[in-house]
Amino acid sequence: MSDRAVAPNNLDAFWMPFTANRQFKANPRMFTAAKDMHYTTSDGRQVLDGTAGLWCCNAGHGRPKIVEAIQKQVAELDYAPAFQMGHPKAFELAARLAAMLPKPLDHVFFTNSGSESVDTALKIALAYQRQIGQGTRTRLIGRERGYHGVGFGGISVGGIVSNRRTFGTMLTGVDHIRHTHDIARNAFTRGVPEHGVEFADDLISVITLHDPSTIAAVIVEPVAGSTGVLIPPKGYLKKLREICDQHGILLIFDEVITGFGRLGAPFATGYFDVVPDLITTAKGITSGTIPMGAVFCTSDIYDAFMTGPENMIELFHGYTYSAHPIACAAALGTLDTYEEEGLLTRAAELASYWEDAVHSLKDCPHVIDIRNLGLIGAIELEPIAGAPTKRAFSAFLEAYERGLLIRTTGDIIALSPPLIITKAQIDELFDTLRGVLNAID
Ligand code: PXG
Repeated sequence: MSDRAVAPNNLDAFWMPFTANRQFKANPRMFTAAKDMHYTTSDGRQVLDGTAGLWCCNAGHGRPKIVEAIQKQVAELDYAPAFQMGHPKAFELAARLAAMLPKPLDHVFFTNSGSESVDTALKIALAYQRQIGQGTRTRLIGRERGYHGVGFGGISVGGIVSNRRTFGTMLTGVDHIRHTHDIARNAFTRGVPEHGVEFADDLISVITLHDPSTIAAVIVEPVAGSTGVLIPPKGYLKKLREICDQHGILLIFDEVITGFGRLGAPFATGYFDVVPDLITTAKGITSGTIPMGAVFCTSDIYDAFMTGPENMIELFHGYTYSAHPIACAAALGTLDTYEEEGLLTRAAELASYWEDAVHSLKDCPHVIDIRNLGLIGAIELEPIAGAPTKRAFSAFLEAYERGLLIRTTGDIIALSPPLIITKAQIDELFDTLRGVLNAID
């Protein structure tokens, strides 16, 4: 059977997520296989993966240890009830993850996605405040342009207008601080921008407005990904931590993108040397192979719940598939692969080569800003007047035709390749992208 025969001939039934359905179905793009750094298309072409799928396949594709772990697990124990029952790999995985995090982050709650991790972390934060006698702390603070998935909690604290405006009033009692994107002062910065630590003072204003006694938690992405790669200004995250500490407010880092090696350290908390109270993760935990997420919390938080009668459930929260055996096996195979190949620190080794390569596009047509950190890059394009997003989407289509997968959001191109990328493949990626930018209108 040829690859071509795999392509279905009826595309109607599947309502595709975050996709222009009618445009796609008129001219579909299908992947039928993947190995290491490449996808294979239904017409048999190789496409270099510049985005690790959707920021998730950090170990690359079709990695033997992960494939084998999944195959073995499904035959051995396909499912075990998640409530009031356990299976060994869930505990093994939690202990291994806890050992990767700075103290006192040493407990793990399993979910199935980033969105579920976010809702879980917000719920734990609210329940914790009540548990310690701070039940008036019911407000949650997010940030403009934040992306925290698509659950009602996540879109409420999120700050991307198109993800919010059609979905009613969402959670009440949520407020936002300003985003930190400041092209006027920071354009073409290499790494962490110099200007903008004062954006953290917004938190003081919002806290003062509502009174600290009403605020449970603040959630931010250490590096905002989905909204087009916004790198935190120098000192900004430390300042948020200080303000939260002063006012008894929990700090949540959403590390769904930054977790598992994207910046060159296992987690952004270590990279920036700022320790939050809760961390949300997903994606790279299984290198994208099986849906899974995890929330990490401090021993203070966990211990606060371990107080009532021992026969009582301490937290009324969880999912049928929390710590699913196949996901746990996939995660353990993924952690083995990361460890054996040094992938969680590989981005640090490649960072300066990557930085030079991203910034080599500075003089290409339409480019108004370039940003980078670890193995993340963003190229912001001048929007076509009256047609926002069109230019970047043309770049996406042109890149795909030329054998390169990129992501675009608004008029920003985001890059986040698997951590196994070679220097030669970095060169190939940016040579292709240069050709793309020179070719599009
Ligand atoms: N938090 C953050 C910071 C994310 O980036 C989520 C939560 C939600 O995760 P789930 O697993 O529920 O999708 C995300 C997801 C993109 C892109 O191209 C980013 C995400 C998802 C899809 C595309 O920027 N991030």
